[in-house]
Amino acid sequence: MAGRILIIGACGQIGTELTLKLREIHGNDQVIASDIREGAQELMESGPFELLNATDEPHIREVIAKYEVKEVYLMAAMLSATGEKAPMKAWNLNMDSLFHILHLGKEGIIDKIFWPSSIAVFGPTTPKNDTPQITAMEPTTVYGISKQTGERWCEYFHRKFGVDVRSIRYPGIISYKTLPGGGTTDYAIEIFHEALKNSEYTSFLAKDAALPMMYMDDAIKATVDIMEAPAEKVKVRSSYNLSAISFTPEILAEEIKKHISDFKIYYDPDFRQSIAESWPSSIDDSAAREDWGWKHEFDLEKMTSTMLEGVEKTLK
Ligand code: AKB
Repeated sequence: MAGRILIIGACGQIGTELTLKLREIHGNDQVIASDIREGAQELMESGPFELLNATDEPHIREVIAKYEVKEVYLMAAMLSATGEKAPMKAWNLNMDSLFHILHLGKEGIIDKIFWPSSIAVFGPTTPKNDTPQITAMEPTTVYGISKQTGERWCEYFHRKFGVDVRSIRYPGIISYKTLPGGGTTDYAIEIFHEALKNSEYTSFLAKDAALPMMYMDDAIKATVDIMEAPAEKVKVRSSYNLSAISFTPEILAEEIKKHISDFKIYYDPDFRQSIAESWPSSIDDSAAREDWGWKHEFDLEKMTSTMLEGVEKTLK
């Protein structure tokens, strides 16, 4: 690979595991981690790290020049629940950071960009089941509006200026190594920690709130796969639908009970319930499967047993 990789937002839930995976593939010195704060020890010690604010364009340019970066993964974003508490901050972070990177692509300073979108681009007028790739999109959260707008800009920069930007609409991502921050789908991680610590959990979503979810290893595989795909196979330049598992808090609790028989779940839905209600329950990702061969590995059973084992290790 010519040129190095920069991950912006490397210390977040997805950024941490993505950085470690890319270091494994390309070599530790080839992958520069950056974030506004320091992160997990494994990430900090395995390769170069820069403290970097994703909205600070001059500093981003400086880091890119210093390491001769050619590929950027922009993982920094304010998610759906936190975004509702600080709408303008979320908008500014999510949009400014994207524009900085798209302009670097347009100027030919970097060759390839990964920018994640989300199921949050959909809204109450979107078909709820097997949501198609192209459909009604009227997001109701600031995060969703920023992701939908970002998708339009990605496609625009690709079409107008040939920028090689690639994107997937992540569902809720489930993992145990780094905690998520401020999402509506976070219950599906908290539940494992509470099940192992206290054998009970109070869900902030209602028992029948079905949402599309995915285990972290699948999300990382999808990210690596779309970035490694030949450019002509990446036909959608806004963002690809991506799907793996779909379940409700009640279904997940039943699966956990197979391992922890006295586990109890209670429900106390808060403002995040209305966000969940505006999102799809399941996603049609046939475009990603056809165009660049996407395939998930983790189903509900495998994800649940892997999470219980993984979280248990972190609690020791
Ligand atoms: C959130 O819940 O905000 C995120 C997402 C689905 O993008 N996990």
